Amino acid sequence: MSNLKTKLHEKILSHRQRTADLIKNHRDVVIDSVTIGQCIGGIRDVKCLVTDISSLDPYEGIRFRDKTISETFDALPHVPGCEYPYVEAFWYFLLTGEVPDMTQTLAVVEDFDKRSQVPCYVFDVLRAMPRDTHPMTMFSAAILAMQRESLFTRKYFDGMKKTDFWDPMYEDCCNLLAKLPSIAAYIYRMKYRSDTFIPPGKYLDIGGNFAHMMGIARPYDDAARMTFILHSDHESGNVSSHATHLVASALSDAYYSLSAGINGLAGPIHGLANQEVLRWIQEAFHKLGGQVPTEEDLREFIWDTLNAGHVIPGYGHAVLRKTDPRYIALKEFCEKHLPEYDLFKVVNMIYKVAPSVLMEHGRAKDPWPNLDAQSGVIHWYYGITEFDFYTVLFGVGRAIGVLANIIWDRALGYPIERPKSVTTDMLEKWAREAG
Ligand code: AMX
Repeated sequence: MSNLKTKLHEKILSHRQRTADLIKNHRDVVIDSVTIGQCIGGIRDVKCLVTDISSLDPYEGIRFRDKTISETFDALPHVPGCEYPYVEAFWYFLLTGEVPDMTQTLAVVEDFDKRSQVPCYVFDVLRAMPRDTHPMTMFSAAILAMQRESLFTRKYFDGMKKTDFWDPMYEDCCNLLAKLPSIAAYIYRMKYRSDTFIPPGKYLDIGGNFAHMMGIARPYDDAARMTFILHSDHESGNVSSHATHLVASALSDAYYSLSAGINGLAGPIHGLANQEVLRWIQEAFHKLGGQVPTEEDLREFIWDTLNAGHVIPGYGHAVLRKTDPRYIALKEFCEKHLPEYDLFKVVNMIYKVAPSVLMEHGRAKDPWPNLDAQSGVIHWYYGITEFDFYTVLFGVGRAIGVLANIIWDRALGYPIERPKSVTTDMLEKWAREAG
């Protein structure tokens, strides 16, 4: 067993006691009640999911295992000579809640290296798809195509005990995660770089290897590490995390579950918003005959978008009620690496103008930017101008969080998810009874 797996097993054994105690001794403790508005309105704020991997406060933003973004970046071992930590160290941290030392981190890097080879048939599947297929469709199909590799499914039908479920789930999740950067880079180079695949490098971490396979020089490796970590987890209620968890709750394996989560991420008001931000900015440039917009131009363009009944991509959030700290972390990278870049200046100008317009418009509860408003400009700067690829980058990152979560779902034996629906007649009856 690898050091990470041994550590995880210890954690699982002690955590199971806590969950069992809550179910046995405190199952009837009331923690919330549901309103008709929540029932119809997307189950906002209803506390009915458990995760210890990240938590989200509307004003503070995300914490990974109780650490803020900067605490996480500072605590984890860094790739020598680089500004951002190993993604592999972050995976260890998300799974166990413990910060690994360099030896433990390098053991995960080596383990992932061994698991990283993508089966040839995955490339055949991708190549059989029409080249103008959206990269998210390709990414999801590649993940699903590998389902035949699932150890969990094989062991389940061999009659494995429930308390052992986490083990092959861990194996599947590590096998899957180790392959995702190669699959993403393959899709990119096949679609947009004349089908010139760059094989993985030797002894590289996930971020370094991804930059290498994309054919983009340093510091894009650091941009990749930062991107994957920042996009990993945002507690469990968002569409991609929830979809992955929901499908996994039927004891579907990691391949089925992650593919479902990626399909959710591909929605334009969830992960696809990062491509929409760049599309929308390009539209603004186009409308102004290619000129960099002024604040007044932008204000008018934002109003035009709202008046046409469309959303301002990259702004608003279902939980957050202030600027997303992931946006700030990405902005800090831009301030260091591309401070004079025109597109970055436009993104900053949108930040100056859009919140006041959204407040005046009066619909969005959160007029502030989320991470999608800031992520695309970084990839554009390093030469990835094909913005329909951006959500795949989000997807590689999101996989880290959701896969860590479904290993724990299995470890704690969470049941199949099955909320109760009601009819409109019932809601109307309860509304009448309430006066
Ligand atoms: N532009 C215009 N209108 C917006 C808006 C925006 N950026 N954000 C919210 N609104 C509107 C909603 O569409 C809704 O309109 P309605 O009353 O006509 O139905 C109203 O404001 C109230 O919405 P809300 O309660 O503030 O937000 P929500 O929880 O329903 O939705 C979100 C949250 C993110 C889907 C929404 O803010 C949005 O569509 N933003 C733009 C797309 C985006 O950036 N998505 C990425 C979010 C982060 C992520 O998942 N990657």
